[in-house]
This record gives sequence, C-alpha cells and structure tokens, in this order.
Amino acid sequence: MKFRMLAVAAAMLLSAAAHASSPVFIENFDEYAAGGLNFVFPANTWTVSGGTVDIVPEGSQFYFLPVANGEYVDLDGSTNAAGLLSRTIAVPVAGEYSMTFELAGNFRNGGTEATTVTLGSTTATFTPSSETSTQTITITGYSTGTSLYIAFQDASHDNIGSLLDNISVSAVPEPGNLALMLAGVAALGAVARRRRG
Ligand SMILES: [Ca+2]
Ligand SMILES: [Ca+2]
Ligand SMILES: [Ca+2]
Repeated sequence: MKFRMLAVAAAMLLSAAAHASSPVFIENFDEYAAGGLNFVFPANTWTVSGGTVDIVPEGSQFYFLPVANGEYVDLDGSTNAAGLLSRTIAVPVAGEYSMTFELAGNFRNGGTEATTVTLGSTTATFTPSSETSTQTITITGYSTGTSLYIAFQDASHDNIGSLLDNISVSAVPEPGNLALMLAGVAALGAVARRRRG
C-alpha cells in the first residue's frame, strides 16, 4: 500500500516535470487560410508595422514547402517594404523561454534573405539561402515578468521573403527545480526498494 502511494507521488512529480516544458504558445497561421497579400491580422493577435507580410499557402509557387503545413507567412509582403511581425504573449512566470519555429528561404530566385528574430531579451539573425526548404530553428530568451515579446523581420524589401511557420514557445525548466524533482523521484525509488527488500 505504501509502495503504491510512493509510486503515485513519483508519477505526479514526473508529470510536473514534463508539464514544465509543454508549450505556452503555438502558432501555425492556418486559421488565416482566407488570408492573402499584405495581410491584416485580427485585433489582439499579430501586429505588422513599418511594412507588410503575406499569408501564403503551400503548393503552387510554394511547391517546395512540406505538404500539410497549411498556411505560411511570407515575411516580405507585397509593398516593397518587409513589415515587422510581432506580438506579446502572456507567460505563467518570469524566466527563460525557448521558441522553436520553421523558416524557409524564398525559393523564388529572390536571393539570400536575412531574417531577424526576437524572443524577449534575445535577438538573432538567420540567413536562409533562397533554396533552403523549411529548417527548424530554436532560440532562447528571458521574459519581462509575465509577458514575452516575439518578433520577426526580413531585411530585404523586394516582396520575396523568408517563409515562417509552426512557432512554439515553452518554458525552459530551471535546472535547480528539475534537479530537485529528479532527486525527489530517486529518493522515493530508493525508499520503495528498501521497503520491498
Ligand atoms: Ca501553417
Ligand atoms: Ca511577398
Ligand atoms: Ca528577398
């Protein structure tokens, strides 16, 4: 009976550890399927400033994109001015977060793109060549309190931009907390073994 309770406690601790890394935000842009060129996002979602971005579907001239990924964002819209695509998301606690996203080159003879990405305290620039199909990129950054700023900006202004999809943001588990949880599980296991032995 004691052992069963210990096993349940251990399972709860492991579940808490796993939960710490589940996404706090995801975006695949598929809900904007009726989008198009120079897309204007609904209120309280993404903001585009200083230019434009397009919502584009896989297929057609975007034949090189993985099927079933639905809609993408072309970070260089159709006004010869690539817009800053940004939003602020709510996060449960202040701390370090990681953001994973897919980025493809323009694949339309537009030359190499430079795409600058911001996550909270971190800004990094990626330069997929024109012929780069979707690559998965991860960056980490710190939130300011319980809000976290996300942004994407292409440097080129020729209407042919990097293609963005499948954004996912997760908390980075504090090493201290994770170590404590694992130590707790190990201790419970040791107690359980001793009782059985
Ligand atoms: Ca998509
Ligand atoms: Ca475009
Ligand atoms: Ca370009």
